[in-house]
Amino acid sequence: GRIINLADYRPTDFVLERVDLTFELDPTETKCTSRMLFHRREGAATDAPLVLDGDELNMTGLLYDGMPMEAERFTEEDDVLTIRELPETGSFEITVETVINPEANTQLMGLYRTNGIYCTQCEAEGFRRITYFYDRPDVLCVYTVNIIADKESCPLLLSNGNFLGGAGYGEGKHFAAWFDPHPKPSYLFALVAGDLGVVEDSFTTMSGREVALKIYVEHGKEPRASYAMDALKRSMKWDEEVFGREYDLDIFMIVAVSDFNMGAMENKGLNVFNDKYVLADPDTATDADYANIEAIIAHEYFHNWTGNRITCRDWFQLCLKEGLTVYRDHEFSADQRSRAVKRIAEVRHLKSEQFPEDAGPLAHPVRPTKYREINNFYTTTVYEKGSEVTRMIATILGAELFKKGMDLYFERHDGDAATIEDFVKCFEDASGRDLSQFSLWYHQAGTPLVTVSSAYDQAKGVFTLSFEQMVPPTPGQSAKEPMHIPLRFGLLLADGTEAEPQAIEGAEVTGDVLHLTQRQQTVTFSGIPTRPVVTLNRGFSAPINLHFEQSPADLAHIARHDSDFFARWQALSDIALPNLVAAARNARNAAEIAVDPLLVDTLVAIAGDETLEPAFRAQILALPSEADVAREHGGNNDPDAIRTGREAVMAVAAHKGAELFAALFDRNHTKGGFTPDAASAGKRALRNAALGYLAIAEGRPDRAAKAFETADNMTDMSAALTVLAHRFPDAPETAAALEAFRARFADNALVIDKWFSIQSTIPGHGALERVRTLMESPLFNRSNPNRVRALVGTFAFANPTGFNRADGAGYRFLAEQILEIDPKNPQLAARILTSMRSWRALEDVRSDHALNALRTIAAGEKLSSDVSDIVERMLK
Ligand code: HT7
Ligand code: ZN
Repeated sequence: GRIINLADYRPTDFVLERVDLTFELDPTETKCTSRMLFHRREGAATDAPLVLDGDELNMTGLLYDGMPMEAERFTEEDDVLTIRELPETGSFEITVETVINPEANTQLMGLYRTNGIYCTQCEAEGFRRITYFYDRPDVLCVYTVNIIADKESCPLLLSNGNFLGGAGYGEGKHFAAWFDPHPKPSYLFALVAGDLGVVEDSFTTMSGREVALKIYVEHGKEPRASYAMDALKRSMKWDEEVFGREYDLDIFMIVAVSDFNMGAMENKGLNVFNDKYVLADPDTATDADYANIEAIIAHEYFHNWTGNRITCRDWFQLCLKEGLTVYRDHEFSADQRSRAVKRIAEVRHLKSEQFPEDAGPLAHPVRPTKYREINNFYTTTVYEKGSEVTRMIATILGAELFKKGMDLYFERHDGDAATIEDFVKCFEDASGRDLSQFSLWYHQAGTPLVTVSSAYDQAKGVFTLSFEQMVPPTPGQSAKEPMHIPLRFGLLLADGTEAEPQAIEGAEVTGDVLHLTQRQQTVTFSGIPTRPVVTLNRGFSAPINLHFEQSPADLAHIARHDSDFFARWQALSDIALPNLVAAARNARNAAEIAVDPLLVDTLVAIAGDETLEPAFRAQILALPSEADVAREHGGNNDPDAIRTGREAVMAVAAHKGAELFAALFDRNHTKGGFTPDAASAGKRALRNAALGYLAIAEGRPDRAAKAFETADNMTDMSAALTVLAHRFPDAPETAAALEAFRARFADNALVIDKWFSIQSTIPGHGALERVRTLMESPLFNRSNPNRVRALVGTFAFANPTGFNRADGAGYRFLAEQILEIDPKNPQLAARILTSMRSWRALEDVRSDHALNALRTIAAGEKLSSDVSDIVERMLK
């Protein structure tokens, strides 16, 4: 594929006024008729042709104002339909007829069939697989959709907007018509047809309109959709209360399907979901599943304003809708649950997913300037870093001006296809603040590194912080400008109070936010009575790496006393990481591993502090992961040594805290009637974290085996099974539990995905053979994305020692899988391949093997543009 450049953007030559689509559904020969009304755009060249996008289309008819188009007026070449000799003024109608084979569509883009259900996925460029069209987000128009299908197999015929009516249609068939009054781009089009069960409810908006809510799931699964319905209603209410945004159609529908490339899709009025993010009950879903469902239902619903009402001018602006909508769903979850614990989880995710992306060959700006394959830009940088950038605008402006800026954005751009510049301008206009330097966050890739040193002059009562910021080079960007970095901070005093400086010089400070703007900056705080312990980047106010040589004692003080719970968690990680890195080095050199007793003492003290939320204590107990240690190690990584070192540190903590862990395990049992609320989930998280340590301290599977047998919910059951499998892979108790789990849930694919994932992440070199064996299981299905992600994806992304075997077998396996998946589902293949994005940070033996595997992939015949784009960037 060729490279698309932001700088080449220009509007279309023709304006699309409306489109009428008719689908005659058939599993292998669906007929689509698209009637489009166009007129030439003012100012466009009078001889400019109409150029429409297609992708592997079979066009069976082309009409101009209802009459067959003369052959010499059009060409159909390289997936592009070009029509010439069109009128200079006035409207004209183009009709395109295509025949589609939904059954053969394994890419899951465009119109496809999953379990007998017809469904569509059009973002980003799937609509062009249905018909020739202006398949780009800046072309908005109103759609009428007619669906004709077999009555018996497709009693349900759905599309966007409002239902106009339906009737019988010849023998055994019926039709339905839908009209969506809101102009939309083609990527928000959706059609669903089939035989599904429904859960119905309603919501009364703040202006008193009643909206019908419907969630469609496979027959028999209706009871498992009630949590999703509850989350939807809470999302609708929250968006009214917090952002002042009301829903705008009479009906809102969600359909759950089992074959889906991503989490969900925000099609106007008709969201389509991966069933993993809809279906839940206590026996089959974990607390994490409930939290994900809540977040994704909210995310897709929030897109109605941030994405649908205001869409993107082009795909370079993807973060305009995605970064902002992730920010909104994060705020929603923070309001529904514990804000501090939610923030810790977000930052954990950001650091483990986005930071490696930003530090490797796939790094790109939040608002990129070029791409080869847009599907590869639905990244954690666009989503999660994009959200952090929005959060920083809120931090810099403060809540009130941020709200004013958002209101201005909704008012000024409703109905538009907007850009990041439009968005930022709203905040500048609302606040009077210049955000030009801040905008570098959209344009410069790489995680800024801020190095800090401090000094205290007792005699003068002056505390000094010296900052130096550096943005590392990334592909295509070698030199970087200094950024505007908002750091929330506090100066803690020994008596537990916070210093209030008489004056601060060297940086702008607004409230508790210190604004770094220069490459080097020295900030002095005067009137500080005793040496303070500075706490920096509270709440992770800026997505940066911070290097600050604080003493373990100062960090322990923050971990125990900071008013910001995120900062407490961060401080404990900052004590742990150097210990874990040193342990890894020593393990690699076969030297003795020592652990700072302060780390273990602080960990145990916080875990045992009954004044703190259980969920927070569970986060503290989850020490930095092996991947976190690898990142901190920063190169020449040996995953085996990292694990050996981390295990040694865990063992010290496990023995030291054994008594406490036993008490936590007993005391936090949520007996009787599972509820998915945050407080109960927190207790389960703490109990299961304790179980993990107890397994190490006791060295026997008995406790986990009993916990597995007596578990009355999926959270506890899968946690116990994980402890058994990961700690005692060869124990008979483990074999028995795995078999009991398989037998009980064999008919529930989403639960079997947990069974696959737990086994594919068993640490050590045997994992690969286990994964190969599991792929032979009749429960595995290599054409279902959830199954492939649960087994192959989880192995590659989340089993550092198993995947990164020193003999390279893990990488060769992945290469084999990528080449096999790619012809069927390129998006899925490309995404799993990104698991190798940090290959250059591995020690030599492994990185050589990784390089060979990547070369094998690159040499593959007929690679998709998705996979070739990723593999080529990784090899650059
Ligand atoms: N806007 C959606 C992103 C999306 C997608 C979803 C399903 C399959 C393919 C897809 N390509 C892009 C999901 C979201 O961010 O809400
Ligand atoms: Zn989204």
